[in-house]
Amino acid sequence: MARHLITSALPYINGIKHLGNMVGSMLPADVYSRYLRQRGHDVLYICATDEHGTPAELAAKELGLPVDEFCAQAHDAQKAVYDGFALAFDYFGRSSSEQNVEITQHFARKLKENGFIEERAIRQVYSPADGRFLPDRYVEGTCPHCGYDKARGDQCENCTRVLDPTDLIEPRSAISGSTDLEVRETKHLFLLQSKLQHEVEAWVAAHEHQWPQLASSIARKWLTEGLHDRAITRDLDWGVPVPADTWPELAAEGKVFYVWFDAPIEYIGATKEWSDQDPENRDWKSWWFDVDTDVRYTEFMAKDNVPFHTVMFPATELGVREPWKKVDVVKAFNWLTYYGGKFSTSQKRGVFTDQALEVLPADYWRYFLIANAPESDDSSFTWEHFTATVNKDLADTLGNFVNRVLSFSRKRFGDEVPAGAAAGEAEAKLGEEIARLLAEYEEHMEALQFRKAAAALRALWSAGNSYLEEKAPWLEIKTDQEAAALTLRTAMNLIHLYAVVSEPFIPTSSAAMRGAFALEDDTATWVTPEEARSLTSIPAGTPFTVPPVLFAKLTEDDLEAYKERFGGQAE
Ligand code: B3M
Ligand code: ZN
Repeated sequence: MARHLITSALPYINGIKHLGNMVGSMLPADVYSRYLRQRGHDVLYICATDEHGTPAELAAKELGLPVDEFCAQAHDAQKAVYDGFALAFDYFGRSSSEQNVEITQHFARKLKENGFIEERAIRQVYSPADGRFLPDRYVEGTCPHCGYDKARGDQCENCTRVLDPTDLIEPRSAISGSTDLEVRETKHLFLLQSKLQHEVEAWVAAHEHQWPQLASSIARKWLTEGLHDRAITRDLDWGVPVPADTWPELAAEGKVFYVWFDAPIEYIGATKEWSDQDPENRDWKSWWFDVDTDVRYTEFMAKDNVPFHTVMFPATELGVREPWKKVDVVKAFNWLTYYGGKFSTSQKRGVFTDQALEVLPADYWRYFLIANAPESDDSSFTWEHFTATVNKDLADTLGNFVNRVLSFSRKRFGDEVPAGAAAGEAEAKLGEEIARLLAEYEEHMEALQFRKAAAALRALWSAGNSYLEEKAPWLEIKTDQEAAALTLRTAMNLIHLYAVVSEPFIPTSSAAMRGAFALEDDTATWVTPEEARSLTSIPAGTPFTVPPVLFAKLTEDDLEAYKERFGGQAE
C-alpha cells in the first residue's frame, strides 16, 4: 500500500466548465483516484476553485455582484456539477480560503528571506477612462507571437505563450474597450526565477522520466527559453494581500499576489482546509511536508497549464528552502475539440458540463470522455461519435449483456443464481482471457494511459459477449439445462467482475450491477488474477434481481436533437 496525493488543475471560478476542461483534469484524476482506492492505496484527491485574479473580477462585474459573493455562489454551482459527475474529491476547496492566504504569505516571506523576491518599479498599462491600472486580462489585443487578435494580457489562448499586457499589439481595455491607454510607473514584487534556473533544470532532469512526453517536452521548451523574473503582484481588489509585516508600503497600496502565484499553493491550502475540518484525524502536513519519498504525488492538467506546474511552481517551492512536496508525475492532456474547432468558454461553443448532465447521466459522459481522452493528440468531440460509442460500447456490449443474462436466467431458473454443470473448457478459456485483459487494464491504469485502459475494459466486456454467443444458453436450454445453467452462472460472475472493475469509469452503473446480487457480504474492492480465472465469486443460490436498463440506446432523433441544441459543426 502506498500513499498517493492527487490533484487536478483548479478550475477557474469564472463560469461552469466545458467538457474539454473536464476531460483534461478532474475526470481522469477521479478515475485514477478511484482505481487506486479500490486497489487499497491511501489516496488523497484534492481540488478547489481558483478564485482570484482578473477572470473572477470580470465575471462578477458582468453579473453585478460583489466579487466575494460571486465566488461563493460560483463555487457552489461548480461543486454541484462535479457531484453530478460523481467526482469523488477528498476535498474541494477554495483558493480564497484563509488557509491559502496564510500559506501563500508564508511562501512569499520565505522567498524574500532567501533572496528570491525583490521590489521593482515597473511600467504598467493604465487606463484613464477606467481610472485604474489594467493587469492581465483587463487588457486584450493582438498576440505579438502568433497574431491572434483576441489575446489576453496574461496568456495567448491560441499559442499558449505567457504574455505581459504591454506585449500586446493594439491593446484595449477589457472593461471599457478604451484604446486610450498609457503606461505608468508602479512598484511590484518580482520572483527572481532567473536565479533558480539551474536548480529547476536539475530538478526537471531528475523527474521528467516519470512524465509523459507531452509534459517533459513543454517543460524543456520553457527551460530552453530561459526562466525570467516575473511580477507576482497586481493592482487588484481581490486576491491574497501582500503581507504588511514584510512589505508595508505595497500592502498599504492594496497590492495582492498574482493569481498564478497563489493558485498552485492552494493545492496545499486546500489540503489544510480539509485537515482543519477534522484536525484529530487529518494531518495536512503529513501529505506535504518532508515526505519526499513517502508520498507519490500525481498532477492532472491540460497542456497550457504545464509550464506553471513543471517549472514555475517547482521554482517557487525550491526557492522557499523548506521541504515541501514536489510533483512526481505530471499527467498532461491535449485539447478536446468540438467538431475540430475550439471549445470556448468565452464564446460559449461546445458542451458545458451542466448541460451534459441535463442530456444524459454522468456515466455516459465519463466513459466516452475517458475512452477518447486527448492523450497523444487532440481529439474531437462530435455527437455522431458520442451516440455511436454509447450505443455500441455501453448499451450493446455492456448493458445488453447484463440485462440479457439476468432476465433470461430469471425466466428459466428463477431468482437465484443457478448451479449447473461443473466448469469446462470454454470457462477455462474465458477465465484465461479475462485474467489476461484484467492485467492489461491494470497495467494501463498504472501507467496513466486512460484510452488504453478504456480499450482493455471494453475488451473485458466484449469477452463476455463472445462467450455468451459461443455457448448460446438460449439453445443449450433446449437440450441440456445443466449446461445452460453453467453458462448463465459464469456470465453472472462476469457481471459482478464488471461491476467491480468498471467502477472507476462508471461508478453509478457499477453500483447498479453490483446491487443486482444479494451477496451476504460483498466487500470485494478488486479482482485477483485467480478470481478472474475461476469466475466463481458469485456462488449458486445467490438471490439476484434484474436492474433497470443500464444504458439507453440513443436514436437518430436523439442525435438530431443534440445537434440542434448544441450545433453540429465547428463554427
Ligand atoms: N485555473 C487555469 C485553468 O483552469 C488555472 C489552473 C490553476 S492550477 C493551480 O486552466
Ligand atoms: Zn499567440
